[in-house]
Amino acid sequence: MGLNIAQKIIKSHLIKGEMVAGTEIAIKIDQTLTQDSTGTMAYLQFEALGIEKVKTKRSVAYIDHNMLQSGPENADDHLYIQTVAKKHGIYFSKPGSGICHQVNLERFSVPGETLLGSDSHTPTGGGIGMLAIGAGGLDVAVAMGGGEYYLNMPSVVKVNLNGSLRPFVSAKDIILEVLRRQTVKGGVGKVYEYSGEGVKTLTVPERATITNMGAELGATTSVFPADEQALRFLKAQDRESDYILIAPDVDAVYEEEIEIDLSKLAPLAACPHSPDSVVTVASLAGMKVNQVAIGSCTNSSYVDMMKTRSILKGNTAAEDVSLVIAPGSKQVLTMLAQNGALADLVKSGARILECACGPCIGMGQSPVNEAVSLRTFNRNFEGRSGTKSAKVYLVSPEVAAISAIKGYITDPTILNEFEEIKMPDKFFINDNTIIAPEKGDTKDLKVVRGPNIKPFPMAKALLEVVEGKVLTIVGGNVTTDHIMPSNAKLLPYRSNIPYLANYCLTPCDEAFPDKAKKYGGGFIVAGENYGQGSSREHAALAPLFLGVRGVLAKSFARIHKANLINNGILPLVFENPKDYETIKTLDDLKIEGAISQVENGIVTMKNMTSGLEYKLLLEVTDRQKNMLLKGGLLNSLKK
Ligand code: MIC
Ligand code: SF4
Repeated sequence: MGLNIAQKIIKSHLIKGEMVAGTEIAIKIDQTLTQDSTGTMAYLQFEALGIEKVKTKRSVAYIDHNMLQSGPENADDHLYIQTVAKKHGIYFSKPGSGICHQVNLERFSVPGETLLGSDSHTPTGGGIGMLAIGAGGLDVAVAMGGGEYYLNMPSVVKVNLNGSLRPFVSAKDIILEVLRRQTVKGGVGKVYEYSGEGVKTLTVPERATITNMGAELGATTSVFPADEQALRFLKAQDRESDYILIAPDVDAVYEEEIEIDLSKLAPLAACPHSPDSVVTVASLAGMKVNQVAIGSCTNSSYVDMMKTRSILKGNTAAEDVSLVIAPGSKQVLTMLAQNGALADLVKSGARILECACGPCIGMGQSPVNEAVSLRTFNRNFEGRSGTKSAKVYLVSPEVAAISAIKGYITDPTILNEFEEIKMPDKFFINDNTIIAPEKGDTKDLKVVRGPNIKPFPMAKALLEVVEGKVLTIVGGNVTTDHIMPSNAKLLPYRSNIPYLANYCLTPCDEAFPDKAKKYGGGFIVAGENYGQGSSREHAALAPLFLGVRGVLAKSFARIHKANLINNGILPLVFENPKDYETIKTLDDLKIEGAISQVENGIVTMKNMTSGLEYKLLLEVTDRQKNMLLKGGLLNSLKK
């Protein structure tokens, strides 16, 4: 039986387990990446492992998220990351080099290799045929130390692309169509593998838009073949020697298949507040727009910026529209400056932001109250923009640009003149802001730690009796942005869990941190897909700090579930989802004989207040049970 691409890369990196979908496997990691908002914690954890030099082929530390320096905290964390990187053999991408996923694709992506990143959009690398996976910082720390990465063998979905895109319809519309069909929880446990004639028509940066936003499906990752287009991209990046052909066997087998006719796609938009609330742009046409933001790791490539410029050139953003543009990398920005496109963007009234995540993570540019904000980003969760009442629509650069000029949502296919933008044959290459690691003995190099770095909490071994109150009950699809909000005011405290914990789950329940402190911790009760979205381990570390012992949910998102286990918090799934309805806030819950129950994988929990009993499934592997018994990954490694 032939293998698909995902299976081929997994097979060549397989360390433990068998390639049977749903069972645990361990793979070797070739490359890692971190960014600054998860990196500080990941490197503190790496230091706790006591390993001198990273054991990967390449590890890169990016600075791209915590870029506003309105106090010394972020700059202190950047310096910590820079010095810890130097000491341990890690490349350091200085602030200003660009967004981790964009820069990694440009300068370090290698088809057929594995990449583990402490950011959920690491699958961007799938655009060139890498197996690129997002994970919590601790898993990335272990991979840097040479440890294998554990995951459930995914089932593989073949996404057959036929035909080619019409003018003004773009890669963003392809992934929005996949999201419309598959939903934000449809991809859990799956890899989306793209194939078909339509694939050939898409350049690597376009493919990367699709694999990037595949994260919103909850998928393990997404992957494209490494073909002529991959070779073209690598040649243009002066890295032809990194090319290898990656293609599925002709008789490759897939667990699921979906078909998309590219020629039938229309410009699409994801409506507030979920990336899968997808409708046609035509159906929203005429809605007044207050803000347009173009950029983010999804849509900030050179071609995206040139498409934007082609529409904005000679025009001015509408009077009531705030237009902001953030090119994805120094490479992109330099090229726009060199060819004059930057002048056209500036002339149109755009506010040019530095090459960073910026508004995507609420690092500035929060829109006015009640705003309609059109963004080329990948997430539109409520409040993520920094303005709770804002309504964020996710769209392509083409839709964003034309709507910025008109002042209302506009379908770009009404435009008559279409300028075809081609990927250049040569990108501008200058890696002078990516510092290569120090060679030789670095034992005496000093790591600089700012006063904002506080020790991270460690879980304790499981007790025989696990009890506590229900601290809060939340609904379905709760995101890690709800569990551990991120914005310009909170991001500077990513290395200070005691401070961050005061904001834990507050978008859902203002009183949560106070209740957790008052009752000495307890349990969280949740609906489906709890913890969707980011990889931030802080969404497990803050609850751990507050004494949360378990989360009872209808189902969990992949990365968050792994982060809970890594930090010794029980992820319990209702055997009967109706039990969710019977629980009330502040009910007293109790698990007796917890150790043997965890070993068995089925937990009986008593509701001491109502007298009811719940059966909860612990859908974890033996390795994960061991972590839960010992009090998390670091404790289990120590022993
Ligand atoms: C995001 O897009 O939510 C982030 C910010 O990039 C996160 C990482 C973080 O919380 O630092 C992610 O996607 O993993
Ligand atoms: Fe940065 Fe936004 Fe991409 Fe996250 S999704 S890495 S915040 S640009």
